[in-house]
Amino acid sequence: MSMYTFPENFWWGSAASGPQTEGRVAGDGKGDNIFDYWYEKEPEKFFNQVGPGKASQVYTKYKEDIQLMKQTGHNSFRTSIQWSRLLPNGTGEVNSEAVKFYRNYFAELLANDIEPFINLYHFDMPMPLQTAGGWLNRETVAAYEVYAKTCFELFGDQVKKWFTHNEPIVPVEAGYLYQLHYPEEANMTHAVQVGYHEALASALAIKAYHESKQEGQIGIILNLTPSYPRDENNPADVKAAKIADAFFNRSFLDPAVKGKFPQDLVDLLKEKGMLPEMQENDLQLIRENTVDLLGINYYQPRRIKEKETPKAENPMPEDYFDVYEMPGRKMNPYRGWEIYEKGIYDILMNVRDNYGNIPCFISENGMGVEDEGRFIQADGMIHDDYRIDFVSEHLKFVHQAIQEGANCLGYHMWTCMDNWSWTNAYKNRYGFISVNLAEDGKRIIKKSGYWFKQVADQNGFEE
Ligand code: BGP
Repeated sequence: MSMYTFPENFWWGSAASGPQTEGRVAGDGKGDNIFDYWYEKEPEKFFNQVGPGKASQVYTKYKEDIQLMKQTGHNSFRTSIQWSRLLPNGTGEVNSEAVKFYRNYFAELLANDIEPFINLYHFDMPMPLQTAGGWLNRETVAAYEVYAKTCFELFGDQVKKWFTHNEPIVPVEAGYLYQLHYPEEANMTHAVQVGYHEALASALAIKAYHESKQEGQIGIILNLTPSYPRDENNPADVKAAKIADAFFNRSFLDPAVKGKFPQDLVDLLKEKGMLPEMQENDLQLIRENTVDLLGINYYQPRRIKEKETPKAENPMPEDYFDVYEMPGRKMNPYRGWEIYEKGIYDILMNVRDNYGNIPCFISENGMGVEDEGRFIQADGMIHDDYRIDFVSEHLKFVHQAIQEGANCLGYHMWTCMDNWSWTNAYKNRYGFISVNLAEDGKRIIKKSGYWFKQVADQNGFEE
């Protein structure tokens, strides 16, 4: 038996987002975002045609939910403000119902000793801004800056940990490369511009927050997917993996933490004639406004081999590498993602060694499983032992990294209670707490939730 004990005041909790949990009710004043719009237009693109409208009804059930957070060991919890709720048009008038809701929600968390970690953007572009180009349009950057400042003013007394984006690479990949989210484009020039504007917006929000002199921290949440070459002794595989790393990890990690874009990525985009449109002081702004805190989402590694297949018609990052399906890899078959626990350690070592050991935490890690009703036992509870295994195996590597000097301050699982997962809707369930859609969203804590409470109470676990 070994004891895995974590540093004092370790952040135990989970993460969620506004668009995936809140839902909408009549009179709430929320405007449409791209998912509301897309669902209305093409409901068949969503699993079982379930849209974001209902989500898990946190808007009305948050008090009950916060009690459940307590029962599952949370001392902190991350969600996001929905831009389209606070500013229904993306710019202009503030929705007073939204202010009331978020203030009550955050107050209730604080009253229960759960620190709110609040993210500003989780894939949810307000529709009026998207119609004008979304992140492609420089005006969105300015609108985002105003939105961020509005949030700091309205909620800064309650919120001391802010995040500018969750996984800013996802709108780039899903919206503009691989046609997975609205507007479903496959246009690398657009993808680069979108990513650039997100990075710039982040720097502007960081600047505004620091200038506001509020006593808190501001960071970014990135999904870091360590890029492993098929064969470490094959220079072509190694080079391909490095390029994939530049596209999908360092593209945001470097500007966020080091204040500049990775040179290899810049060179490559220049060669392709795809550098984004920039304005004069942008790069200085990015250089001078880096994050205080880094959130790391980790689900899966990226395995890469040299390019062996023909290139696609349009330019794509995959012009430089192929995805390698490693024989014998351990898979989560429901989500189709590889499970590789050591990846979380490798990320933390990389941050320690190459990013100044900036304060960081695991801001998402988790396992989505389909049809969890199969695992209900006579006690009425889902016995999700696979989730306990998943989390504990990852936590062991987090523990090891901390022993070796990683500045990792917490672990948040994705997610607190089952929620709406974009086009997969409620297909795969991730929560510590189940949500029964057939019974008006009835919540029941899963076995993993009780397990996590013990871990949080003991600040570790024995195994
Ligand atoms: C992350 C997102 C979350 C969440 C999670 C699970 O990338 O930040 O919003 O959805 O992944 O993924 P999915 O919902 O696609 O199964």
